Amino acid sequence: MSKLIKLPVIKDSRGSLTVIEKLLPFNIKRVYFIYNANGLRGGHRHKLTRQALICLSGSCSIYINNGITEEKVELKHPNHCLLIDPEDWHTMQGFKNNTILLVLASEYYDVKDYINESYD
Ligand code: T46
Repeated sequence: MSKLIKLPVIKDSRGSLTVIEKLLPFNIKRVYFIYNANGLRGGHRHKLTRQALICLSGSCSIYINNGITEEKVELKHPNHCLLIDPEDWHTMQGFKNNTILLVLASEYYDVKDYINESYD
């Protein structure tokens, strides 16, 4: 099931720095980010891919359903990181202006890794 973790923030008079190091339960093979988004995105689960979602600016709402439990997570702090397992059906919506959603993925892009059928 998905898990929200808080990333360490190093603050000083110059601003804030957040680091991701030895925290993710996978090695990163791919990085992508979503911006200028509106409406609904996602709507699938994966066979293998594990992902970490971070809203670098703005905010958005992530719906997760692993076939047993469902939850909705608001991502609105750049030090909040949502870990998504392959079996987690997910959609993203409610993108505020200037939202940048960063995604770190455990696998290279492969359309065959997508499962487009929901649990319902
Ligand atoms: C996910 C959520 C969070 C690529 O060519 N390479 C890539 O690495 C990705 C992610 C996408 N694409 C292509 C495939 C489509 O032609 O970019 C286009 C848009 O992708 P998609 O419709 O899958 O975008 P989202 O926002 O619905 O889903 C994406 C990821 O695909 C998905 O794995 O978990 O973001």
